[in-house]
Amino acid sequence: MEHPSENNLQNIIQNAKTFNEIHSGDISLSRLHVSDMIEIGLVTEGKGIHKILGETIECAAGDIYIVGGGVPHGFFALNEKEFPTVQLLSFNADECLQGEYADIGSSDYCYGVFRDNSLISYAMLSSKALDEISNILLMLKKELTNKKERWQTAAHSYLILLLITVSRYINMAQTQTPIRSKEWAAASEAVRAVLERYSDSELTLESIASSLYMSKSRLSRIFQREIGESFLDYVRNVRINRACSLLKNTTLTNEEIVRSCGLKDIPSFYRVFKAVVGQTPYQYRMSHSAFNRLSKEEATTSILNDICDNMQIGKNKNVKNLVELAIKAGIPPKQILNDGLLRGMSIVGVKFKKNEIYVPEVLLAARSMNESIALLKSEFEESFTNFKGRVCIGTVQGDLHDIGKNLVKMMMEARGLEVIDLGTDVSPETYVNTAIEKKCSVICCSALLTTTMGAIEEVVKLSESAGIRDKVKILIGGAPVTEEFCKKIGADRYTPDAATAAEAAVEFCSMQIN
Ligand code: B1M
Repeated sequence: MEHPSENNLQNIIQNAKTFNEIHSGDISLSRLHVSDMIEIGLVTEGKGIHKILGETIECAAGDIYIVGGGVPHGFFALNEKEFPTVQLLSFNADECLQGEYADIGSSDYCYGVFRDNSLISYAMLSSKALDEISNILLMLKKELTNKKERWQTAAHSYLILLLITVSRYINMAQTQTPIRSKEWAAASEAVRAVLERYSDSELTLESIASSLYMSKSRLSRIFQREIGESFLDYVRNVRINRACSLLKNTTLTNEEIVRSCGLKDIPSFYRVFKAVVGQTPYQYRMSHSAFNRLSKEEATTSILNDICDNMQIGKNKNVKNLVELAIKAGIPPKQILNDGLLRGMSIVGVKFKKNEIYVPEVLLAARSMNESIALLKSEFEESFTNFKGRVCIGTVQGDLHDIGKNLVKMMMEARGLEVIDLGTDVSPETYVNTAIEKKCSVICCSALLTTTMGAIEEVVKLSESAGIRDKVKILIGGAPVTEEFCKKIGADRYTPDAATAAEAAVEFCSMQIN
């Protein structure tokens, strides 16, 4: 087996850029997510779980792992008390290997966990390097016997690199700080600026470049070469890394996290987070141990916030999953509706008004709302006793908004009423004819536009001319509708929300039955 040449070793050392201590979690999100990086880690203390490529294995002090860049993995706490502490070293494999040992960036990756006294060997390498290398190589051979050949070659190379790099790195750290080039200094300065100012969403490469008296394009090139990834990717990863830790350790809302991490807005946060981490912020929070330690109240807030956020970005599937989860978690349906769904929809309304979002986005939110209402329906039904009575409901002529109407319908059905749904854009004739034919006790009119409120008055007038006004009650509502308006047009009752509307309908029906 070939060993890396002395020249390559110099490169390895020069490229060993990060050597820091991490506690449980964020390795997969560090800036090592670059295909030409190799990441080497040593579990120095404690024990925990190492999740890698779908596998979950226990890890403990003394384990060494090596992965090619871009291999998703991370460390997690075993329980509340036990966290693995991992020392991490990364370097640019492409430069070190110069193509001799493995096709970096190909689908090949390398992964090894080495038990025994590796930690000791790590500490003592500078004096006993050769002995330890051969010991570990023997162990590695055992590990590799059942793996495919290319994997073995790459793994061997990486392991050798690990041992030599670590030993050189330690030697180097013990003797002197290496002299770095001006470029390295500039790149380090940019890294420092990012770490200090990532929460500022206005942070730009341009501003850092000008503080270093260099052009933006030059700093961009230097950054890419020295740090191994683009400035933008680096900033993004720092922010997402921070967001992970906030999701894990706090109950901040996504909006607060977006703000404190300098991210643009919720939709881009979700997009970028999913792309980098492979999970939604919610899934990440849920799957992380810290979330499980949240109190019931904190978990409730977190789920409801996520419902609200996902409503705003039209993630219908997420909203439904979250609503189902909220139901399972025992959150009262009323709270799911008010603090999750309706809160989200009202933010959608504000953004729509300000032209920050447009009809397609609103329609997506509307779909989430309607489908979630359907999920909640059975939950509401359980809370009330059955009562019989028949009503018809619709959104008035010229008006296509149906969410409020659907909510009212759901609440009424939950109270045991039979509800004939006439849909949207309902003409006065349809209301009145239905009331006559189906013997409805109540006509329910919903209107969401100021311009369609007048259509309610038409229903009242037509019911009078059709001779059913004394037999049927007219119940009205919708955002622009008011008590005053109700009185003015001679309807029977205005209610501001769906639950009160259902109560009123029950009351009217019982009056008719009695
Ligand atoms: Co429209 N829209 N919309 N919209 N839309 C509003 C209503 C608006 C306030 C947005 C805004 O500018 N901020 C504005 C109306 C302004 C006004 O007239 N005062 C508006 C406009 C202008 C329009 C269009 C004209 C936009 C355009 O095309 N340029 C257009 C009109 C289309 C039409 O109807 N002909 C339009 C279109 C749409 C979409 C199709 C994109 C979509 C509707 C999808 C759907 O419903 N399937 C939509 C949506 C979703 C909204 C907002 C964002 C949300 C409405 C909603 O569902 N809210 C809304 C802004 C907002 O309200 N924040 C807006 C949640 C729902 C649960 O509340 O319906 O008020 P709501 O129901 C409440 C209560 O009012 C009450 O109970 C519910 C709470 O428990 N309630 C009743 C309702 N009906 C009741 C009946 C009762 C009793 C209580 O007794 C019978």
